[in-house]
Amino acid sequence: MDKILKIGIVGCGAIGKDHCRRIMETVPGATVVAVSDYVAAAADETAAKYGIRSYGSDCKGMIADPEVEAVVITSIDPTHHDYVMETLKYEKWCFCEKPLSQNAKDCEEIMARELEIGKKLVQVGFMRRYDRGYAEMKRIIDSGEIGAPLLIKACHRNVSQGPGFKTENGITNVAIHELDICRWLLGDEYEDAQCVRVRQSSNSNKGYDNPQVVLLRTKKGCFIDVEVQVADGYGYDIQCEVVCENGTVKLPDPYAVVRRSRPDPAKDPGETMPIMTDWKERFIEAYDIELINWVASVNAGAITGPSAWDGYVACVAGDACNASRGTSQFMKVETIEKPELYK
Ligand code: ISE
Repeated sequence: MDKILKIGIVGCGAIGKDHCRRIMETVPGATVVAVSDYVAAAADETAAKYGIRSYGSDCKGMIADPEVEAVVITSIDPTHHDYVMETLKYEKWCFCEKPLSQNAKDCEEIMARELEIGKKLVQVGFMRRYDRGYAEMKRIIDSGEIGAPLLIKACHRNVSQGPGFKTENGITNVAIHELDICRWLLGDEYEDAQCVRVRQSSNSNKGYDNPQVVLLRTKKGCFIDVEVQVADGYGYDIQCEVVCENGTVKLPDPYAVVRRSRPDPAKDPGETMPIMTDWKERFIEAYDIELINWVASVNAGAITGPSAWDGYVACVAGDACNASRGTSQFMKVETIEKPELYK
């Protein structure tokens, strides 16, 4: 009989509930047997929906449950490191939503534990690598059909952020996606990084910088600029264009119907296209492919997706971005020597 991976989920917020739904309804070879959340009622509600066990707010108790073979961590970012380390205490498989942690030091501790175990058990939720648009961009770049990559121009625009959001989270929570996907697209590593403060939007009246611009230079000489808007006032808009020697590749906008009608200066421009507002919808297929691949690889005995090393490198670059803010200087992106386990 085919293996059915028994999963416990820590965190029943927006993405945690979404992953629970997709594991129960879309992902073959796995099921969720237990959930937990620091708000016990959130866990109880999700458990009741699927008739599975709720550990309430006892997240560590759920991780320890012998029936739980793999842990999906979808709790708030500051808790990721601790729940990953708790999962690794039992040498269980771990899917941790990005970021792996909010700083590189925490990630080094996670890698040290994996090295002690001698196995990659942690996959980080950089789901854009599983998006068809990004995957096709990478295929074309890797083919050499349009020459070597030179520049990346990217935008990461959110409609709004939740309470407690801080300027540095624009990097650790938001731009962390670009910090991963750009090095993946280019097959390159970062030399240095700078976070530039630009004219602030009136939408950033909640105590954090908005927008921010991240500049990155790579070891092969590529230059990357990322516009980070965490409260753009209109929609969830992700743009990415890679400029190569003999052409460009650009991320397609999500499928949307263009409506045309008689223009009416008073109320109707004649052509409209809806803009998404929910980030979980924009990459819904990528999340499905990501978890399908993760479960299949775990059931086969070895993860194939972004590892703790990838989570670490993104955090090192993120630390450099946050350290550079206000200095007008590029900060070096310096990692430890890449352990054999991650090569
Ligand atoms: C969220 O956690 C995500 O991962 C989304 O992809 C990102 O756009 C959003 O800013 C994050 O808060």
